[in-house]
Amino acid sequence: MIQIRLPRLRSRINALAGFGALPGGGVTRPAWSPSHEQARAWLLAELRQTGLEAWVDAAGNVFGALGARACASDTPVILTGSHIDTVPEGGILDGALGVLAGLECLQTIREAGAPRRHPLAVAAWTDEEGRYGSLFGSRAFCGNLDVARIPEMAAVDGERLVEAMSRAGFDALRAGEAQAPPGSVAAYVELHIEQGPRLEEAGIAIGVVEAIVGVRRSRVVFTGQADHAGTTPMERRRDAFLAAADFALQARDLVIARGGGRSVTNFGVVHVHPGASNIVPGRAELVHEMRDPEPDVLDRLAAECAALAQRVARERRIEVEVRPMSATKPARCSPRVQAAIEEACGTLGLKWQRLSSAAGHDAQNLTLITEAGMIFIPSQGGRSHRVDEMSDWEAIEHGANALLHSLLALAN
Ligand code: HGY
Ligand code: MN
Ligand code: MN
Repeated sequence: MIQIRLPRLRSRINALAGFGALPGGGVTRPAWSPSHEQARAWLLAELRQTGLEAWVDAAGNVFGALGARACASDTPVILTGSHIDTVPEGGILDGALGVLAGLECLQTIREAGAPRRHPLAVAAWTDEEGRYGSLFGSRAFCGNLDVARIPEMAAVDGERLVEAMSRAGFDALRAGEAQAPPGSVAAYVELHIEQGPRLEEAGIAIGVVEAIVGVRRSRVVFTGQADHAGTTPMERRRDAFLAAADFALQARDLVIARGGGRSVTNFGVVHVHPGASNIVPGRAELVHEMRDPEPDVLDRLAAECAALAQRVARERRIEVEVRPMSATKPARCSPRVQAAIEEACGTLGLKWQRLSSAAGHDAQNLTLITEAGMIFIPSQGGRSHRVDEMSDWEAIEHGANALLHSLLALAN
């Protein structure tokens, strides 16, 4: 039975981990950054040395293909992939696993001369982590990128997408040209770490993803009054940070109490202005993120949290503005792709279970244009989005072989 070569996959994972590597382990490799562009060049060289056709589209997505020079309607590809950008101080597998296991599968299929009725391709989608706008590359490819918003898209530190892409040699305003021709993707399956504890705790090798969560992000800006931190009487202060902190704690409780049972929320970005210890904060800005598998639950929670922000502001004689940033739609995965993954697990003798993804993924965009699904492998201790994110190499081998046999099943 055809199998991937773990040593080759392992050496590529360790090589990619070198771009943006941190001294204590882990990696910071944001989209369009110098380390990301070096990683892109390395990946293109690896794809070409493997004998694949390789190209980069207008949104910066990297492709490697067996039997195709582009995605075209008359030769629909079986597509796999993930992303090579990372969160700050992230792990070496989030995204990288799916891209490099995809490359390993195409190389194994090419070397074995395995029969297939479709061309195969692997993609590295741009800015999956959304430094400038979530799932950017796969949104452009799947035709749901709002190109009118590109000029205003920026990271939370203010760096504009247009500038970041220009430094990397891309014209952001042309990203819409990356849209795939209709019918050019016959199916999509992505290998990814679970980034949570369920598979490891259940002792199950493979997760067959049936649904992917929607993620909603908003800026919440509280404006009070900067004042002297010593001389201003406490009862006269209009402290923007205290209003933000009060809102954050109450919003957390609201999402747990009023959500759908699987709703989660987070405040991962906090800016206080002017930001000196002897000034009462005049302005405090939060990025408020909420996730749920049901779109209408997310919409309701967003409305209730906006009302809560207004209430807290009023009680504290503060102004507040809630500015929506991004909202990805929850997605259901293709039953046909799930069946192909389960059949591959049967062939390989791997235990599997269906589960939903509480992380967002490019696959949720691919569900808009093709039959799409995902394969998860266990994360050690459920750890992810931290430098000690890791999976056992045996789990990585199982996941890559499950991907290989899923791709072969879908290609025939
Ligand atoms: O944030 C997420 O859900 C994914 O890891 N980008
Ligand atoms: Mn990821
Ligand atoms: Mn991630």
